[in-house]
Amino acid sequence: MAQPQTITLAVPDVSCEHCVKTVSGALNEQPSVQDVNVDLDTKTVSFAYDPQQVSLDTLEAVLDEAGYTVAK
Ligand SMILES: [Cu+2]
Repeated sequence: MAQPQTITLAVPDVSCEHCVKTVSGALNEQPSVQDVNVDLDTKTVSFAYDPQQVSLDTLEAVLDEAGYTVAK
């Protein structure tokens, strides 16, 4: 596996443990994604992924579909 990228995204709509589970679950279903961590205080999600297996655009779309649009 190539060098994993670690990234932190702002997801302002996370507000409770249910959101944490939804976001984590959606990301964990994607290829190569690991170490998902949702921070309710800062409303961010950080994780590692392999850009050769899944693009960041795809991961942002997954979050969007789950109801948590990534803030730019
Ligand atoms: Cu919630």
